[in-house]
Amino acid sequence: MSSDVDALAQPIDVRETLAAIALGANLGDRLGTLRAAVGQLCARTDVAVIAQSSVYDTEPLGSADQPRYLNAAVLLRTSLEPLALLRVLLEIERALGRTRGEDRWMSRSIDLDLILMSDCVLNAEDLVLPHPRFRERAFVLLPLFEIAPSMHDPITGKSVESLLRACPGRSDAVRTGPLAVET
Ligand code: A4P
Ligand code: MG
Repeated sequence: MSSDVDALAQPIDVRETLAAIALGANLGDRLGTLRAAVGQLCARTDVAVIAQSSVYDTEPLGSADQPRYLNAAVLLRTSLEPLALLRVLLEIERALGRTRGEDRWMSRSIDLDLILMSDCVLNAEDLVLPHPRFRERAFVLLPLFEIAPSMHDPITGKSVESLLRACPGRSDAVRTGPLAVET
């Protein structure tokens, strides 16, 4: 009986969705910046960080003459709409010193990409969901596999695990340790 009352006192927000975020950095204090980004997400009341992957040191994709990346992934529960969540990610990138140049492949202090948001499929000018290039990227799929192996790509119907199995380049990534700060 008392548990029913507790449940009424703390209603579940049925609009909340799961979102998978990929983090990347290849300039400056890479690990410190990835952790600062997670800290900023954790500080928000409209987002709950429910899982954090390990950190992987990865070969840069796209241009050989740039430093190696650290990549990781986090899983969020949020009541934000997809575009509002993207704005939060861009705001955190800016706060952490990300500047945008003309070259898409240029080095960056922090990149936060929205990979999957439940079953949402979107082709808006500012946001494409699922992220259009995540299926070919071991640096996204490896960390995501750790925290959400059965999350589904709503376009292909495949799980993160099966996308990772089919993805080349897995062996180039070196696991360096946890993203979450150990207490
Ligand atoms: N945008 C549209 N859809 C999304 C989405 N699902 N998530 C728009 C995030 N943003 C999305 O993003 C440009 C615009 O894309 C945003 O303003 C948003 O409106 P951006 O972050 O400025 O551009 P970007 O990150 O340089 O482009 P993009 O396409 O995300 O770059 P990539 O393709 O992610 O490549 N190698 C390794 N090893 N590890 C990496 O992390 N990253 C890149 C960046 C290259 N090589 C890498 C890595
Ligand atoms: Mg990006």
